[in-house]
Amino acid sequence: MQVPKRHLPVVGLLGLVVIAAAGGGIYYYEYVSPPNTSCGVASHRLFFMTAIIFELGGFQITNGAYLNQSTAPAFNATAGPSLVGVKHQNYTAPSDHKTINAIVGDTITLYIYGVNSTDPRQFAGIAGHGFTISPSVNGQFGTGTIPLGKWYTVTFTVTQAGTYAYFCTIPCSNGHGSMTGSMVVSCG
Ligand SMILES: [Cu+2]
Repeated sequence: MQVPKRHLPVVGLLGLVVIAAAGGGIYYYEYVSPPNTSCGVASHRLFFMTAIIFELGGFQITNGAYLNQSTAPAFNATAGPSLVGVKHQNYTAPSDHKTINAIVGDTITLYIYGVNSTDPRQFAGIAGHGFTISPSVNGQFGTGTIPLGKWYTVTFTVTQAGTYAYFCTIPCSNGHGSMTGSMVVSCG
């Protein structure tokens, strides 16, 4: 029969000290290196929108989602974006259905459907609705055309906090000048 070895209680005490130090270190690490707590972590946001003459609503955000994968959803101008099999998480669109909210570092993809209205207030023969953002988002894009009855998409990354305006650039009705919305980028 073997006699169990005995050691001084100091070994056990040392063990407790080591555990306490490790735990303290973890606590300290978390305390001094939090993720960007107040603002969250930058993400890829998708916004689904429609564009129609101002008299019928102008720009409207119908839905928003976080894209939880690196590949962009399939897209074509006729069918629009397809979220089938795409990892994403819907979130509630802003209550004014106009404001694109984001934080610095976000990638933003807009999907905008150009409604071809039969309302006679829509000017005849227009190519579609125009789209631009001012001030420019670091020159990542200029002006696009949202074709009537089709989808337009643009993707950019916001690096500067502030309030931007987006607006139509093609005279489309008497209310054309009011066909605007804003993008608010916070946490810069
Ligand atoms: Cu317009």
